[in-house]
Amino acid sequence: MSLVEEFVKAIADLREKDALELVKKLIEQGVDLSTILDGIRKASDIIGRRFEEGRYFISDLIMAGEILREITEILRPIIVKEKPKKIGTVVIGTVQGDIHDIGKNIVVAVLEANGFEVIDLGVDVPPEKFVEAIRKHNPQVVGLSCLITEGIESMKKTIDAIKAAGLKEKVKIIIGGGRVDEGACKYVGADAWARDVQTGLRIIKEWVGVK
Ligand code: B12
Repeated sequence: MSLVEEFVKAIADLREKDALELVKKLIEQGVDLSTILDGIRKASDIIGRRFEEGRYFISDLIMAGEILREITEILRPIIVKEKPKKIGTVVIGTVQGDIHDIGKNIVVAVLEANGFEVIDLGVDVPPEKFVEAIRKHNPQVVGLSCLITEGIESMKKTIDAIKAAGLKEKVKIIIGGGRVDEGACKYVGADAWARDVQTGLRIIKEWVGVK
C-alpha cells in the first residue's frame, strides 16, 4: 500500500494519530498538495458511504470532522507560503442550512495564498448576508459552498437574492462542494461550479484575468 493509500485508510478508519502522522510524512516527502487533497476527498467519500450504510454514526462524522480540521491546520503552512500581490476580492460562505466548512476553509486558504482578499462569511449564511457583503466589499467573485442536498435550494435562493438586489451583473458566481454539478449550476443560476479547489482556483483566476 502506498503512503497516500495508508493516509486515506487512516482517515476513513478514523485513526486520528495515524492520519496526522501520515499527513506530516506526505509533506516531508514532498507529495504535492493536490494529491493530498485528493486523498482527503477519497477518505471523505468512504466515511460518507459508511454513514449512509449505517456503519458510522453521527459521532463518527463529528470525529471525522475533527480529524479533517486538524489535517487542514497541518496543511495550512504549505498552502500559505508568503503574502502575494493582491489580484482580486472574493466573498465566500457556506449557504444557509449547511454547517460544513472544512472544504470551504481550504478554498479560503488557497485563494489567499494566490493573492485574493477573501471575505469569509462563515457557515449557515442567509442570502441577505451575501447581498450585504457584495455591497460592502465590491468583490469580482462570490463563492458558495454546500455539502448537503438541501443546500442546493439555499444556493438558488442566494443567487435569486443577488439578482433581485441588482448585483448579479457585478459579480461572477461559483458554487462548490460535494453536491454540485452541471445540473445544479444551471438550476441555481451560477456561472460555474467546481468540486475541488484546484478547478475553482483556475476558474476564478480566469475571471479576474490572471493565468
Ligand atoms: C465531516 C462531515 C461532517 C461534519 C462537518 C464538520 C465541519 N466543520 O465541516 C459534521 C459532523 C458537523 C457533519 C454534519 C452533518 N452531515 Co456531514 N459530512 C462530513 C463528511 C464525512 C466530510 C466533509 C468534509 O469535510 N470533507 C473534506 C473537505 C476537504 O471536502 P469538501 O468539503 O468536499 O471540500 C472540497 C471541495 O468540495 C471544494 N469546495 C468546497 N466548497 C467549495 C466552495 C467553492 C466556491 C469551491 C470553488 C470549491 C469548494 O474544495 C474543497 C477542497 O478540495 C461528509 C462526506 C463527504 N463525502 O463529503 C459528510 C456529509 C456531507 N454529511 C452529510 C450529512 C447527512 C450530515 C448531517 C445532516 C448529519 C446529521 N444527521 O445531522 C449533518 C448536517 C448538518 C448541517 N445542517 O449542515 C451527508 C450529506 C448527504 C446529502 N446528500 O445531503 C454527507 C455527504 C455524508 C453522507 N454520504 O451521508 N458532517
